[in-house]
Amino acid sequence: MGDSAFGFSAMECETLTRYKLGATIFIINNNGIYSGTEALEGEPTSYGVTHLNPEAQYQEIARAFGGKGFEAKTREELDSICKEIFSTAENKNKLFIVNVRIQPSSSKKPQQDSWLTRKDPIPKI
Ligand SMILES: Cc1ncc(C[n+]2csc(CCOP(=O)(O)OP(=O)(O)O)c2C)c(N)n1
Ligand SMILES: [Mg+2]
Repeated sequence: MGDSAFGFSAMECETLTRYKLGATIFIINNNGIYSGTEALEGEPTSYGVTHLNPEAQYQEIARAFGGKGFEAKTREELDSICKEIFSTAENKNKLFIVNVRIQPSSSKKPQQDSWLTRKDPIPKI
């Protein structure tokens, strides 16, 4: 999920762990809503309204519920984190949060089905 989406739903980690529903949440973190910012500088009033804190350690929320959090800044780090999480069945019922930091200005690569990347408004039915 996106970093903003995680903001909407982070406390569901409590539900997940209460019911022992194993889950690994990958936060595709671009430091914002739709697109983000490299760093927050200046007065708070100068931040863009769609920017989110680039230093947020969202993965720490896993620890609050007995799970484990990871931060990935490179593809290699992400690979080794995935190996650690998915290489043992013992992790099946645990909570993991992986804070995957991506370029704040990155956008989706073109998808096979064009409606997944189109920018035009959704037609009225
Ligand atoms: C409950 C709810 N409120 C608002 C929206 C509108 N909305 C769609 S995407 C989005 C934010 C997306 O930000 P993020 O999750 O960080 O993903 P990003 O676009 O940055 O990859 C919002 C607010 C929504 N889909 N659902
Ligand atoms: Mg985002």
